[in-house]
Amino acid sequence: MSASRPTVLLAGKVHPRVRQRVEAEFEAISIDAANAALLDEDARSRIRGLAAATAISADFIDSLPNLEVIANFGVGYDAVDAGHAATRQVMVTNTPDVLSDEVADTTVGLLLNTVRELPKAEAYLRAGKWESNGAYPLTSLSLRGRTVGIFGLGRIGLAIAKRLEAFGLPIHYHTRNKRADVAYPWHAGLADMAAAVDILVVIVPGGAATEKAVNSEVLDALGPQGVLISVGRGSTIDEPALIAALTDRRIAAAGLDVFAHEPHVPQALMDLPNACLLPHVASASVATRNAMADLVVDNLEAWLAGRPALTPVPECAGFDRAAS
Ligand code: NAP
Ligand code: 8YV
Repeated sequence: MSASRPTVLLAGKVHPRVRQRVEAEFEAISIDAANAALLDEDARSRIRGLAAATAISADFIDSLPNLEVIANFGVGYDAVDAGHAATRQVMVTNTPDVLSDEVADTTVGLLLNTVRELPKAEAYLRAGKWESNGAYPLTSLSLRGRTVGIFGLGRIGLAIAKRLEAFGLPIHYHTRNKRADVAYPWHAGLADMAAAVDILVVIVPGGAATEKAVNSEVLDALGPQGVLISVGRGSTIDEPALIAALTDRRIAAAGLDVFAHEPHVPQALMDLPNACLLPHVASASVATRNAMADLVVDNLEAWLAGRPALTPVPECAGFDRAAS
């Protein structure tokens, strides 16, 4: 063991490239869950960096007295108590931008699959029903003539908007702050936007501010021809309210990549013919996940070498490396 190499904790199911690089560049310690009881006192005091692929609580942060940086695998860091880390001058980083195009591509695919029923049509063909029963039924939904509302016009939301604009679809958006750099109509209220559009795409961060924001009121505003596409975080959708709206056909269909209690998906959702479900795969290509992995380790390298973090989360953006 080299005394000069900082110790980095790998917590949770880390991406193999993160593991490989951390083991090559640092003294690595691995645990399956971010549970202080899995570390002895000596290990806890040596850890300076943390590569996170699981929830990181305030208590866990406090159990590591010399922690300097938490590098989260994912742009969404709602599972990391970044507010608490910031009070302790612990840097938190995430993986923005490198996944935006991949996630936007997947969102468009999920929307098409939901509206034009492509997975069901393929299953029909594979079951031999094209030959035995004739053509797959015409889809009641189409993208033609529809308007899209994007809840969260950040890095990924804008990449989705540009793609759907190229499909000839008018775009509206709802955020807390109106953007000065886009001409899309902005709605100050989510329900107000839902009433003005046919397709609601949810790509806001998770956390308290967006918890169950897509509720019965919003779904009813979207209406019986409405389609919900959810790729942000499952916590943003009131899942029981969504199941009721799909069951009662108060909205037409939903495409979901994220769920409230992953990897559990409620049986009621799986039973619904008007729900198109993906197992949180929006960024899940080898190339994109490798880019995310590299950004995790590049952030650890930079901060632990005394350089600024490459992609600090907003809570830590003002940290001065020299002062911490
Ligand atoms: P971003 O650039 O920070 O954009 C977030 C957008 O949401 C901004 O437009 C922000 O605008 C808006 N927003 C935030 N809080 C809001 C609130 N309470 N009410 C209304 N709008 C709000 O983030 P991003 O890179 O696009 O990523 C967005 C999220 O997508 C991530 O946090 C993650 O949870 C999710 N994601 C999912 C997958 C997947 O695999 N399914 C992959 C990548 C990311 P204002 O600040 O003006 O409100
Ligand atoms: C990943 C994501 O699926 O970046 C995010 O916020 O949700 C996804 O890219 C996740 O981070 C880890 O598997």
